[in-house]
Order: sequence, then structure tokens, then C-alpha cells
Amino acid sequence: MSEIYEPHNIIVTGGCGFIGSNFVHYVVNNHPGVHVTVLDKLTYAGNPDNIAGLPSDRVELVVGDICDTDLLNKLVPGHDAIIHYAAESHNDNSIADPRPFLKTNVEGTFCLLEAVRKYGIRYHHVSTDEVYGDLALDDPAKFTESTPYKPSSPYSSTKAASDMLVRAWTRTYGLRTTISNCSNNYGPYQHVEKFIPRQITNIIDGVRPKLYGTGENVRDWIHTEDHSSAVWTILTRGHIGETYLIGADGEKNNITVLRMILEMMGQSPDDFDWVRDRPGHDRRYAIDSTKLQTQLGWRPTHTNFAEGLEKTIEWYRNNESWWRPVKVATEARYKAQGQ
Ligand code: NAD
Ligand code: TDX
Repeated sequence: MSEIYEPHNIIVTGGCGFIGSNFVHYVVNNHPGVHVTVLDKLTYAGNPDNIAGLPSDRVELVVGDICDTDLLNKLVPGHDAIIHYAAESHNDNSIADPRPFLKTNVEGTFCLLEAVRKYGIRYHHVSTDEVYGDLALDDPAKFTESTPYKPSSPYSSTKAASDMLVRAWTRTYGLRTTISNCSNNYGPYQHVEKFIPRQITNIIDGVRPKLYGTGENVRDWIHTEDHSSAVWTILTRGHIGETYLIGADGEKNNITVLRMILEMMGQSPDDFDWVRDRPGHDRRYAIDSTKLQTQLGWRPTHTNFAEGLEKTIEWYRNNESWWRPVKVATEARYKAQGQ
């Protein structure tokens, strides 16, 4: 087991988004000595309500852009680590308009790395399994830390570029960094543009869920709280300069997940629409998290997907006021794309 690093005053970028806000809750609930400064631009995907109600002496929200170097020069000194979640995160949006993905995911990461270089603090980079491209449906292989990068979409190519910047800045300038690449997250506070929340909220609204292409594409689902515990483990116990894959053996194809949602919500399993496929749609993602489990001792705890999905459905039923304001605009965007 490696030496344990104990941060006290961290910056979480994108802490008002889905996974970032779940991480902020995780830190507040599990690590009492840690203060969190959330840096978030509050794009369409960021919602300050995601962290509202957390104690004000533990969490501070700074509304701003990770590309704003002047702001970083004011904010970063006095902190001991940045955990970087902020991103443009939705593949379909990246296909419709890639430009914001280049700006935030590539230039934003560059700006953060330069601040980390200037102020000498720790940096953890949150990335995705999509940097590895996809696997064939009948391939027994999974992604490992040594799988070559082969991103398919504008989104995943900008995430791959950001990972490369981290590696280069670490080697050239000796930055103290770690990288994690995680599989598909589900859980509370996920934007209704994403697959699981979109289908749940469509069913609540009496609208038929929408399945892309053949529905055979496989995603490797992990509960977002397990992602949070993995990132904390890597930040505090990981080796500088290393990459760790995060996954919980949750492979399921989309049609299976959709039918589970339909049945859990009292609908017929065939009560959905087939819609236009996503261009370049990755077939299958699958993570081998052996390195994280054996070297750092991390284990997922939400391993019952059906139970996690039931709770997620319950959360969207109980928190309609959270998602309702963005639902109409989200569906209008999909309609314009024929999806
Ligand atoms: P999200 O879209 O829900 O949230 C992104 C957050 O970043 C929002 O709060 C947004 O306001 C903020 N943001 C965007 N641009 C910004 C900028 N320029 N400056 C400051 N803040 C900005 O995303 P998510 O699904 O929570 O993903 C978070 C991170 O996790 C991303 O880096 C993503 O690539 C990675 N990831 C996501 C998944 C997944 O399943 N969703 C899986 C693996 C990795
Ligand atoms: O309405 C839909 N119907 C459908 O069949 C939507 C929105 C999606 N899909 C399919 C496409 C994918 O195969 O469901 C699967 C999951 O789609 P998304 O929720 O858009 O996720 P994905 O594209 O797999 O990417 C997610 O996981 C990796 C996150 O959005 C990324 O940020 C993360 O890096």
C-alpha cells in the first residue's frame, strides 16, 4: 500500500454537475476535515441546487470558468489540490456542436495545469473510458490502463487530448498528478439529457422512451458514489503520474436497461420507440479495474444494479422540481436531431 496523502482544502471543478456534486456530497459526508471550494461556470448542465444545503463552513461555491486564468491566480493559492470534473460531457451535444468541447475540455485543462504548475499543488484528472474507443460486442476483452487511445466522438477525443496534456505536463514539469478513467455513471443529479434519466422522466411524462439504433450497445454501469470513493482513494493513495481505471463490472446493453426501467415503472417492456442511431456510436465499453482494486484496495459497494436503478427512479419521482425546468428544452434539442 502506498503512502497516504491527506488534503485539507480542495478545489472541485464542475462541482455543480452530476458526478462533481456527488463527489462533493461524498467528501462532506465522509471526510470531516476537508474544505471544498467548488469552481463551476454553471452551464446548462450545472445546478447550484445540487450542493445547496451542505454546510457553508465546509463548501464554498465560486461561479467561474476554468479557462479564466486571472480567476485561477486568485483562487488556487491556499488550496492543496484540484480535482477536475468540469467538462462538456454529452456525446450527442459534441456531435451537434464540438466547439465548446474543445474550449472547456482541452483549453480548460491546459489552464488548470498551468495553475497547478505555478502554485505546486496536487491535481487529479477525472476522465472517461471512452478515450479507448469501443470493443466488439463479442470480444471477451476489457479496457486496461495499457489499452491504446482511440476515441470516436468529438467529446471523447477532447477528453483524450486533456489526458495527454496531463501526462505531458507531469513528465515535463514534474507535476504531482493522477488520472482516472471511469465507465458510465448513474445515480441522483444526472442531467435529463443522459440515457437513464431521459427514459425515466419521459415515462413520468407519459412519453415513450427512445432507443438509439439496435439497442445492442453495451455500457458498463457504475453507481456515482462508487466513482466518488474510487477518486478519493486514488487522490489519497494513488501513485503520482499513474492512471487508474474505475469500473464495477456492470456491463448491460441499452435495451436491457431500458426494459428494466419500463418494468420497474409499471410499463410494458416493449413500450418504447426505436430512433435514429448516434453517428459513430461506440458499441461496447468494459473496464478491468484490477489495478485499482489490487494496488489501492478499492472496492465498489453499489454492486446490485437493479437496486441502484430502483433508487434512481425513486429519486427522479421525488425530485421533479429539480429536473422539470430543463426537460422541455432537452427534448426539443433531441426532436430537432430526430432522436
Ligand atoms: P455534467 O455535464 O453533469 O457536469 C459538468 C459540470 O461542469 C457542470 O456543472 C458545468 O456547469 C461545469 N462546467 C462546464 N464547463 C465549465 C467551465 N468551462 N468552467 C467551469 N465549469 C464548467 O458532467 P458529468 O457527467 O458530471 O461529468 C463530470 C466529469 O466526469 C467529466 O469530466 C466527464 O468527462 C467525466 N466522466 C463522466 C462519466 C459519466 O458517466 N457521466 C463517466 C466517466 C467520466
Ligand atoms: O435517448 C437515448 N437513447 C439511447 O439509446 C440516449 C440519450 C442515449 N442512448 C444510448 C447511447 C449510449 O449507447 O444510451 C447509451 C448511453 O448514452 P449516454 O447517457 O449519452 O452516455 P454515453 O454516450 O455512453 O457517455 C456517458 O458515459 C461516459 C457520459 O455521458 C460521458 O460523459 C462519459 O464519459
